[in-house]
Amino acid sequence: MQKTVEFSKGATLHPENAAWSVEDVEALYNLPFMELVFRAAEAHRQFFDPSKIQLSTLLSIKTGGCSEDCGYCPQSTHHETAVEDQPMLSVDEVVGLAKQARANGAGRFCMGAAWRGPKDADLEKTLDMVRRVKELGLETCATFGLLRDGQAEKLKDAGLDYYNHNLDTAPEKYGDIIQTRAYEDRLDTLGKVRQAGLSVCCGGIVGLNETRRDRAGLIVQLANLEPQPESVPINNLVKVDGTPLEDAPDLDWTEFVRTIAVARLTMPSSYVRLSAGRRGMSEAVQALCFMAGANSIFYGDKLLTTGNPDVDADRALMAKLDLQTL
Ligand code: SAM
Ligand code: DTB
Ligand code: SF4
Repeated sequence: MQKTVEFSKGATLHPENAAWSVEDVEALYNLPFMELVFRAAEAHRQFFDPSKIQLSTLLSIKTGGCSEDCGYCPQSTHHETAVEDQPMLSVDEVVGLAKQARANGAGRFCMGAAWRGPKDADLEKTLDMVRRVKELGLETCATFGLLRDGQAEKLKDAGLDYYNHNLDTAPEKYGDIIQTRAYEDRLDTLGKVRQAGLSVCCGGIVGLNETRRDRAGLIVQLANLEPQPESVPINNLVKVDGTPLEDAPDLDWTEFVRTIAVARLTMPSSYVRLSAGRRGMSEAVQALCFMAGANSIFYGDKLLTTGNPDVDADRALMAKLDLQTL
């Protein structure tokens, strides 16, 4: 415990090549709230200008009808939700929406699909989307699920910058949330993504009725990836009617802020994204998340199938907090 708290004074003090343990990360979570936020704010300043945030816009290019059974997700065929299935959008539709995102000030455009993983024929169709979005001068990101050999390389060749693939929760908790795949499957795809030379966007969800130890277990998995993910989305569960987690108890806002701070301290040079769930957060809580080291958001009126603060509200919040777009 003592050793851990010493490390936590600045994540740069963490000995090189030493893996984070769940106990190390729990010790960070257990710091007095103000001390934790202060240390995270300090670590943030070692690697970033804290007045700048990165803006990513999401688009669901293929919605619903997913064969996976993720307990949080409204797009799974295993749950009865109000999401209407939608086949893959055309390349022109995607490019039109990417242009809109660019005009609104987004720097990255993230295309998501409700697949366990892409079939080769589906992947081919997405390559044109990636090429054309990249030509607009936007950074490109895709989240298509599990990848097979060769698929990450094709995405890279088409101009993809980032691949988003979340670990979502602790390995011990995974089986309570998802039965149709294993943690190892996710780690395997993350390896393929790295191998292909893509940047990694990898994070998780809190509010799944998990314990603090589970949250620490997720952070350990993320922080021990080598190299660490360039981008770490921290999602607060958006509870959707019809999903097994529709009635999950709310996570206290302080615990969400602690999670952001712990992500910042353990992954000091990564972008930490305050991701899904912002619609349920006050501006003051969001401001505290930025103080605790969040420096990226999903920007645009919609996430994949659920709502997000509208662009005008986010612009007003950024102006109030003197935050500029990266
Ligand atoms: N099907 C692909 C996959 O699972 O990797 C890509 C899309 S999937 C919707 C991407 C991520 O969205 C999930 O890993 C999860 O972290 C997040 N997500 C899904 N439903 C959510 C919800 N209700 N609240 C918060 N995050 C959610
Ligand atoms: C991530 O970590 N969160 C995003 C994105 N990566 C793909 C998705 C959030 C989805 C929220 C529920 C929905 O809109 O369907
Ligand atoms: Fe499918 Fe992804 Fe939703 Fe899981 S999170 S059900 S893999 S779309």
